[in-house]
Amino acid sequence: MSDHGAIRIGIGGPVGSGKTRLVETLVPQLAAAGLSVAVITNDLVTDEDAQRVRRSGVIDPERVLAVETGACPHTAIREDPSANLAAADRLNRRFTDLDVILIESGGDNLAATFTSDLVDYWIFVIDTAAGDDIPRKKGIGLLQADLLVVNKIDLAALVGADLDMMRRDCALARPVKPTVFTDLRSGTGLTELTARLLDGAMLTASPR
Ligand SMILES: Nc1nc2c(ncn2[C@@H]2O[C@H](COP(=O)(O)OP(=O)(O)O)[C@@H](O)[C@H]2O)c(=O)[nH]1
Ligand SMILES: [Mg+2]
Repeated sequence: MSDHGAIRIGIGGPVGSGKTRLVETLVPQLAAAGLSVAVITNDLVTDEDAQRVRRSGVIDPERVLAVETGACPHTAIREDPSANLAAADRLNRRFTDLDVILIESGGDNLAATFTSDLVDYWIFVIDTAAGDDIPRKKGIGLLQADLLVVNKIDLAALVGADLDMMRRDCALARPVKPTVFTDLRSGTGLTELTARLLDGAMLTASPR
């Protein structure tokens, strides 16, 4: 636990890259590591992602809160994170054993970043189907995120994405910070992803 309660982990990236899928996938992994988890979702004008996570069956629905961000999804994770901070406070008060809060951003462009006022660690999710030149173009999210997830590797061959080139370009864009290649539908890459996250965000597993 950090001095502001549960550790806050941001998940950002373009619409459709797999952020909600990542939340649904990570919750059981973190729980298996002995961690008490909650989720905050951000959507423009709905709470659709929150409802989906609540229905997923992987988490007590009361541990999932929705923030409606209005017009600009990145505002709520960067310029004015007050709605997300208030949601995190609510969760910390309500679940006093909380270790981790996953905060899914509303889907935004490749420049989206989280403010360190809101998150202790953040993950940026892109996918192979959105174009294999994205790592070469070096969006700010891709450069600065603590962990980069390149998702939907199962689709790479189908859309003609060159995975080897993506691996090389990610290594060039992120010489120090880690990148994990995943298929979050089947779970490929999940073990490495979880290990990187637990290690990087310093989430010491503590079986209850
Ligand atoms: N083929 C494939 N589809 C995926 C993968 N991860 C997520 N999806 C699908 O991609 C769509 C968008 O995922 P979602 O998590 O809603 O994206 P978000 O907008 O970033 O939250 C959904 O239909 C997912 O089932 C993956 O690794 N492979
Ligand atoms: Mg989503």
